[in-house]
Amino acid sequence: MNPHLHSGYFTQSLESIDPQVFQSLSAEEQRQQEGIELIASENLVSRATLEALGTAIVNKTVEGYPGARYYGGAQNADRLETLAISRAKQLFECGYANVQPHSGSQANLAVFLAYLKPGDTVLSMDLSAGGHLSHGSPANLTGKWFNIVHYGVSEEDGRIQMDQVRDLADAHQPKLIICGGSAYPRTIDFEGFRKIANDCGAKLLADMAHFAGLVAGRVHPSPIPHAHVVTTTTYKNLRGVRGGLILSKETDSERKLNSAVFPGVQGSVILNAVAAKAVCLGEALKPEFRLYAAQILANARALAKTLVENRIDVVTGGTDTPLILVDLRKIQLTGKQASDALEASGLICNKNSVPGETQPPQITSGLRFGVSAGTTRGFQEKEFTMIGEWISEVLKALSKGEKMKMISTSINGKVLELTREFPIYENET
Ligand code: DSN
Repeated sequence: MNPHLHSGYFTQSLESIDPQVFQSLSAEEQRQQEGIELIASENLVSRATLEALGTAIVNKTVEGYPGARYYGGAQNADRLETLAISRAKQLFECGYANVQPHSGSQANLAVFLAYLKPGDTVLSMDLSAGGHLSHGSPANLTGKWFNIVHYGVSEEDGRIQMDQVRDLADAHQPKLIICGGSAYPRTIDFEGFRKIANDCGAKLLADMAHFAGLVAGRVHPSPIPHAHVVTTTTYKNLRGVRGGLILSKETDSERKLNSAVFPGVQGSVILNAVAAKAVCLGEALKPEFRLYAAQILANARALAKTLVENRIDVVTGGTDTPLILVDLRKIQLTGKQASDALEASGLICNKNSVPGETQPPQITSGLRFGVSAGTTRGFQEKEFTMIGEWISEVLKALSKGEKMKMISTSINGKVLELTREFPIYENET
């Protein structure tokens, strides 16, 4: 008996050792089981991914890269990381991949470190137009230490205006241009961005976090052939573990980017996340992943169409990605009011800034919906059309000032019926 360990340290289940933590985790499983997840940055990972996250490799510390580590005993870590890298390269058809970033923000920060010096100018999309905090928001390190210039979207159609991007690039001569973001629903003109970057001598970073799964599934254009460097998260429509990737078509920046990740902005590798990234990338290489990606697109379009038919203001009128952005100003609602009412009805989404936003980030004038988790669950156009009707019903009732309790209870009942038909993490029959 080891006197400094409690009995069962190596053998007892979490449930028996720490019921408090176990209860919160179980309650979360139930919440996911019974609600309809419409947050665009969420998905449902496979059982295999969950397993890869919970093994003894969490005990291992490594720094550096396969074959060049600072600690011994790294042979299995090396094998895993090499496998994840080679799957990422194969999936995205690129020459360089770094699978260590702990998140998309860390991946973006590493790109800043690799290519820029503090004070350099960066041209990126404004957060309220659909950009991302790590693309130079004043609240983020990137916005505090670099000179950020933002492009927006057209007030008429909500789309990026390439003329505006070119004019800003000409006027400010940025060292880095960023395309991609967290709430832009349309295909981006990567080739056009690259031309602008070439003309002002900037590097082009494409952040494909919100459509990487569609690129992997070959139903969305890839930024890889055009951008100098591409970043993504792995947990949205790519359907893997929480984490990030850095990719590039060429290997010419390999040393610079690798040393920007480690030792630049990160320390030791989260090896269970690397194992789970390998699983996610392996899954994305299978033929059925392409069916899933095509279904995401069909579902996102079905949801957008239903909202438009209900006269809900969908920014750009539709989507080419898993996400849909709704502007609530015409129905005099805030994002906070609307997302709270939807959550009470079992429909989980997030409040989101919209182009021309005037409300603070805790309130906002918009909602962002994503279909990735629902698609993984098995929902198709029929289910997303129903979900679109339920969302519209809640928003219209809220806007008319109707009593919400009965409406929420009734929609919640329908949500429960639907989610019972499409269970998660249960044996398939
Ligand atoms: N970037 C945030 C989002 O889009 O929701 C988190 O992934």
